[in-house]
Amino acid sequence: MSLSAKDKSTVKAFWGKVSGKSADLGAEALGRMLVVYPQTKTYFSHWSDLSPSSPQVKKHGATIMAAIGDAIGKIDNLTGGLSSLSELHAFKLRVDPANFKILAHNIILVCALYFPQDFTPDVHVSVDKFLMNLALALAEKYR
Ligand code: HNI
Repeated sequence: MSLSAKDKSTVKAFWGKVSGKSADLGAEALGRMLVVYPQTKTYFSHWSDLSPSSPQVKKHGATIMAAIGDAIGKIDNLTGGLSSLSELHAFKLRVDPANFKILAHNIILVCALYFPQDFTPDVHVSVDKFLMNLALALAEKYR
């Protein structure tokens, strides 16, 4: 499902509101993913602490959200823009791409938790479509 011009502008406007909190959102989303979907913990077994309050979880949550912010800047060409990140996850990290959707679900959840007023159903639709396109772009190098 490709992103319409309206989806793109909606995602950009919402991100403009939340980007100041993006490190907190990322930490909460990653922390929840590791608790609620414990199969995702296997990829982070080299970390000393996988609990939501872990400094490693907080730091990596911020990294992921920064990468998502960066991807919004490449929203017209996600496949090209994310190709090196896709390569990293496919060949080096060997992350099952099903996990991209699991993380996306957690990101949606924290958007609603932290920004209940701004995260209207319309925004929800566009952010969901964006994250599904991002997951698809990240999965590109797997085949
Ligand atoms: Ni992901 C590292 C972005 C989903 C497992 N990941 C990164 C880095 C970025 C990144 C950026 C740092 C790259 C570098 O060091 O050059 N990851 C993203 C994005 C998504 C995503 C944008 C989806 C929205 N990654 C996932 C998922 C998993 C995952 C779903 C596993 C469940 N990523 C990793 C692992 C690392 C990683 C593991 C290395 C972490 C480390 O510190 O060792």
